[in-house]
Amino acid sequence: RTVAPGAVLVPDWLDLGEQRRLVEACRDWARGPVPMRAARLPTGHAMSVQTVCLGWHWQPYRYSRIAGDAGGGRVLPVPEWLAQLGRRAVADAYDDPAAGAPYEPDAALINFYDDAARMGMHRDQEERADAPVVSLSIGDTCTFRFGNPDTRTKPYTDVELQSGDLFVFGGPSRFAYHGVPKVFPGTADPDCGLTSGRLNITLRVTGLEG
Ligand code: MD3
Ligand code: FE
Repeated sequence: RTVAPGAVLVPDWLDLGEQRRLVEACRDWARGPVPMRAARLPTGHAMSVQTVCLGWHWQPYRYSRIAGDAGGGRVLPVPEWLAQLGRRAVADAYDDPAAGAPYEPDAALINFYDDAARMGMHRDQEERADAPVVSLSIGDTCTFRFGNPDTRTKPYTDVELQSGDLFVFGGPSRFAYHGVPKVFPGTADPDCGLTSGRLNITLRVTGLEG
């Protein structure tokens, strides 16, 4: 399950009940106070993925508490049950209970992919902390491309992520390039709570204040 140093995949980590509960929570968060939207890149192009955030509002390439590009509302906090799920995820992925300080994510990004959505190769470097990123996948299977810290290009490893899979990215993998080149329509378990598309929830420690 270790894909690279610090990058650990735990297939089928969420049961179907937990997946449905998360999908329901995401539906609530997507309604507001900051509605789910396709973030706009500095080029002016909208991303094909739609995103709603908790704790901190992410825009390419900064975090804020106020969603200036999505109605100006204030982001909801990361609920304690979600932070707790993140702690269980890190503990299960790195079966070293003594490792590091307690995991306290202060931001969650929820990405929704329709059949045509993709995410280009990028690094997550708006955070000012090196704590791991916890990634939960629900719905259709995708190809996840895990690269290297130095270049957007090869070498990379393609991994299929399925509904219920957990992936934790810490240590030397935390600032590696990664992306989602393809989603496979119609591949989700009908009982996961999503009838089409793919949801990805990431938990992060931003290291930001205020
Ligand atoms: C590796 N999301 O939100 S999750 C993102 O499936 C993002 O929606 C993808 O990339 C998605 O930024 C990939 C896996 C992931 C997330 C964050 C990472 C891998 C990561 C941060 C550092 C290294
Ligand atoms: Fe990312």
